[in-house]
Amino acid sequence: MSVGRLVIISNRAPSVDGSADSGGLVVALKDALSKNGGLWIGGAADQVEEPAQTLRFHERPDFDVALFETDPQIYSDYYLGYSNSVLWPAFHGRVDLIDVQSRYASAYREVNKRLARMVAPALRPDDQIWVHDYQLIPLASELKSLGVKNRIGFFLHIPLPDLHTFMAIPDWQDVAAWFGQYDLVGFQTRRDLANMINIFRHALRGELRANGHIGINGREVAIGCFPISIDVEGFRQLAMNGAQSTDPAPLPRLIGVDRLDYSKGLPQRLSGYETFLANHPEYRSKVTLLQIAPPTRDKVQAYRSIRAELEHLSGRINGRFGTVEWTPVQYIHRALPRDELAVLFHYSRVGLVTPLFDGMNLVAKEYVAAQDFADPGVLVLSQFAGAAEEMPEALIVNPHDPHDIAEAIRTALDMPAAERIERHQALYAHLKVHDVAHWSAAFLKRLKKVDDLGLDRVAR
Ligand code: GDG
Repeated sequence: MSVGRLVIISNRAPSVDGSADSGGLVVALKDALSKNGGLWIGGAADQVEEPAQTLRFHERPDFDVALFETDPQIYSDYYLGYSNSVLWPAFHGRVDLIDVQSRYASAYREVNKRLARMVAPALRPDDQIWVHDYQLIPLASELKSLGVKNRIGFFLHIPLPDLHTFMAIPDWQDVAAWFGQYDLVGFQTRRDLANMINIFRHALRGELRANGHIGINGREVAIGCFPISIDVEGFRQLAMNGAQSTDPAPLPRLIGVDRLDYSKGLPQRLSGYETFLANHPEYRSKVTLLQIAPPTRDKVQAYRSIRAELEHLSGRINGRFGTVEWTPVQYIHRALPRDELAVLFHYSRVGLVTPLFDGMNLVAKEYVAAQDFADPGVLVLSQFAGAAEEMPEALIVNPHDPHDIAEAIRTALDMPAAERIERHQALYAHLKVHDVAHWSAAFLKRLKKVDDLGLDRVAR
């Protein structure tokens, strides 16, 4: 079968004029999209009281963008509600934060149904469809119920929890069934893949076949592990160019860069740093921690709470250890330009990436890409970040244990240059090959293979 257009579908579309293309996913998919005249379908940036009933098409020189509009109330219940107050906490193991409201679940189904009705007429028979992330899990099911026969792949950017955590989602069998309607479901890690097999087995009597597919009700779903990455060369260039016109930090610096999200383990990181300063007084006035944590989803209560907690903790550490000349924690609750981040990574002795649970975590990879080969910094990485599967040469920590974080900080600061270089070389060598282009190519190759095999065509 010939390869038609690539059609990407995600909650947010890239800019219609290409002006804000620096983000990972657009860079990753640009080449694949422009090769066969691709189309990216995604939500418009703003919601409107009277949303259009069809997609709004915009031609870019590289690929087309089609926007779908949503009513503000429905969007809020779908996005802040079901997506980010049910699925996000559940998938990140925070079942205590799940906010069950029936209007959230119905808005989620409704938005996916409306989107499918707009997408179906825009498709051509040989298009390859690639749906992204937890906001759109039901989309294949909705498209297929409208008679769409195209192959549909799905990639989950966030972790998939174990069966028992997953079962805390009301109507969890429906969510499992939605996954089961894709032809290929891709995950960040082997951990997530194993959880999917178990969930399919329990919810849908899915059976693992010798070919690695799951048999569900007479059809087959391919599953695979595709760790996402970054534009390694591009990010490295940003760091190198910026470093030429910027001075190094005055004190050895530890850096953390995270959306202000409870999954990122920010309070635990600060506690680890506090323990480090308490246990190692010789480092006081000798290091700083720069934490950049731009706001996100701040209409959701759990996000307001984490902000208050972080402000309290950074104030406490500064009050406890700070002097007139030295501020132990610099905390910035704003987004910085990407090129500035790259230089900050470059000049930081330690990169702290300590999520409690994370699909991948691109900051870990950006930190490594931005280092000076001759004098690299050290990555301290949570065992619960998807990135830990691929980055064993980082100092791997348990983010729940402040002593473990504290000792890793000390080890990183004391590490001789030869060991820093050796660890960095290994991390960078892996990253250079496994960049974001490698990720998208691997997923699309697998989707094409599923297509060529023509699995379950009859069953449909
Ligand atoms: C989801 C999954 C998975 C952060 N602050 C600023 C800024 N950032 C950039 C980082 C990085 C990106 O945002 C964050 O990516 P992460 O991977 O760390 O995390 P999520 O946003 O939670 O992403 C995650 C990812 O999807 C991809 O599949 O890895 O596990 O949760 O690129 O540098 N960028 C700028 N200013 C900031 O202040 N410009």
